[in-house]
Amino acid sequence: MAGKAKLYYFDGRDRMEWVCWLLAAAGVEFEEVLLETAEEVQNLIQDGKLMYQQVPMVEIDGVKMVQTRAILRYIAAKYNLYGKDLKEQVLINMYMEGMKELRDLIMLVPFALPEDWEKSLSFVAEKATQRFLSVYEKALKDQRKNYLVGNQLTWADIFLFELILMVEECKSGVLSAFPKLQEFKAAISKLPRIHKFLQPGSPIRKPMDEANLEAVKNISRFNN
Ligand SMILES: N[C@@H](CCC(=O)N[C@@H](CS)C(=O)NCC(=O)O)C(=O)O
Repeated sequence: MAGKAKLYYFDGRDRMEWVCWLLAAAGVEFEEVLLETAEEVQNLIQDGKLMYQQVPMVEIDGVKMVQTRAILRYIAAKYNLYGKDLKEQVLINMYMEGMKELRDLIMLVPFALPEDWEKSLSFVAEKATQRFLSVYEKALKDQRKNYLVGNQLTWADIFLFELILMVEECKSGVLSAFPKLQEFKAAISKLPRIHKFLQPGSPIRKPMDEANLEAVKNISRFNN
């Protein structure tokens, strides 16, 4: 038995959040090691555990994995969430890369000056509706079931679901022009593992606040 997956990151919503969602969807138990100081990161680096001196790092199946999307692909492939063939996989990756672009914009909002937050949130909502959500709406229309690719659950569905929650935090009602996405959201939230993960007490994190930003600064080499 390889035991629980062990996740090393800081206590804030960012890259590791994706890993948590995917492990939850796959039904894999995990524990988190929340790094608070540059010294803790330095110790991991000195022990040779961080290939690029960066986190996230995940210990799973006896391997220390870094680079978020490499980790995600491993988990998706292992738990049959990666598509049935190369054509499904490239489509999943195309959706995923788009989702990452939008998610990166959302993650930048807390780093803006507080007086610019409203403007940043509106910018995200506009980009989301005009460029990204319409793509996923159309993809869902072309499928028989409430999944993006191949009429079965893949990692793209998990991240679309998370992305919808995040975009709605930026602007409520953002799904009003997207009926398939509304249906999708309702269907995914009822999947037993996702339903469980959405319950209070789960590791799902809120948008980054000042305390999280401080934690990021503390563990970053650039601030030593
Ligand atoms: N491409 C990497 C980027 C990882 C990354 O930038 N991690 C940040 C924390 S979110 C970090 O460790 N920064 C410290 C550093 O780069 O020295 C991934 O996707 O995992």
